[in-house]
Amino acid sequence: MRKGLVIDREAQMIGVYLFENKKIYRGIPRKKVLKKTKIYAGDYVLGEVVDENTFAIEDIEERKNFLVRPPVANVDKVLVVMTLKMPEFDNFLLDNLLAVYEYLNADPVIVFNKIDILDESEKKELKRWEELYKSAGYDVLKVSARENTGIERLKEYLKGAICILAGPSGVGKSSILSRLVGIQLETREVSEKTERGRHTTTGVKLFPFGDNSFIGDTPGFSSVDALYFMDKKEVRLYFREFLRYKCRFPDCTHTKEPGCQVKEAVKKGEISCERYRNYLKIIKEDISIAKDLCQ
Ligand SMILES: Nc1nc2c(ncn2[C@@H]2O[C@H](COP(=O)(O)OP(=O)(O)OP(=O)(O)O)[C@@H](O)[C@H]2O)c(=O)[nH]1
Ligand SMILES: [Mg+2]
Ligand SMILES: [Zn+2]
Repeated sequence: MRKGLVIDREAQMIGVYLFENKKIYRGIPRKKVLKKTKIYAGDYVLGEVVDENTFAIEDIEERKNFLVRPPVANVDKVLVVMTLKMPEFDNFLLDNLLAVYEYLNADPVIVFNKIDILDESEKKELKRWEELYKSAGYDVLKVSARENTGIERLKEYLKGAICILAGPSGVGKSSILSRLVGIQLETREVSEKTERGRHTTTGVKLFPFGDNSFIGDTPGFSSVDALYFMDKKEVRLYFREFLRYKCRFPDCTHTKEPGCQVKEAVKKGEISCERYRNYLKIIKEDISIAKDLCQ
């Protein structure tokens, strides 16, 4: 059987990208497949080419992860796009997003866009945030979609991966996508009005680019609450740098317990106060706990 990737899922239309010839077919799932599961963008499918335009889907591979909003499977990397300004950098939103994508097992990486508009002191400030997140264990890339800087490196970095753009409105997600894919796309509306007049995400389109890489856009948002996805007690597992330390109690919440190595690390400057403070904010703990550790 041949292997393809569902890159477009809209109502009854299933777009399948076939790896061996990089052509896009209309996917028709066999009944037994439909019985097993729904089909989403990001699903790896096995089947046969029936004619020039049609691919019969015989089977779907098991998903390694699934993002609910937008519904897309097998995401290798989430590009969390941020800007230092326009819009103003919001590290609380970033830390929530990082925790959520860690939780969904979708490997978040940080992309700072609009570096073209920064003056010297702002560049220094960005450098500080870059170092902070790198030492927490995240890859950080800096780009300008407008001036096309850093895009080639980003393309290289995403080789062979299924990626999703995420981040607040106006940071340049769609602009980055256009640069990566190499054409000015009319990005399809990903939301549609329900009868109540609310917007809901119905699908996502993955665009092939480079060497079997795929990227999908998402609409922006202004806030995300990690506790919508996970329990308070779990948040500590999705702050990457915390996992380097072994506290006296294995279920230590890094708040008031004795023998907490995470707090010790904050005190020594190995874990940043900004990250630790946001952790406390996310779990709705008293942030004065951080006061004694950070001056
Ligand atoms: N100066 C500068 N402006 C940029 C850059 N990238 C995007 N912009 C501008 O920022 C604005 C928002 O860009 P979009 O790509 O629409 O942002 P988005 O993240 O897709 O926004 P939503 O779809 O609302 O979530 C547009 O006016 C872009 O022209 C950049 O690298 N530098
Ligand atoms: Mg957009
Ligand atoms: Zn602890």
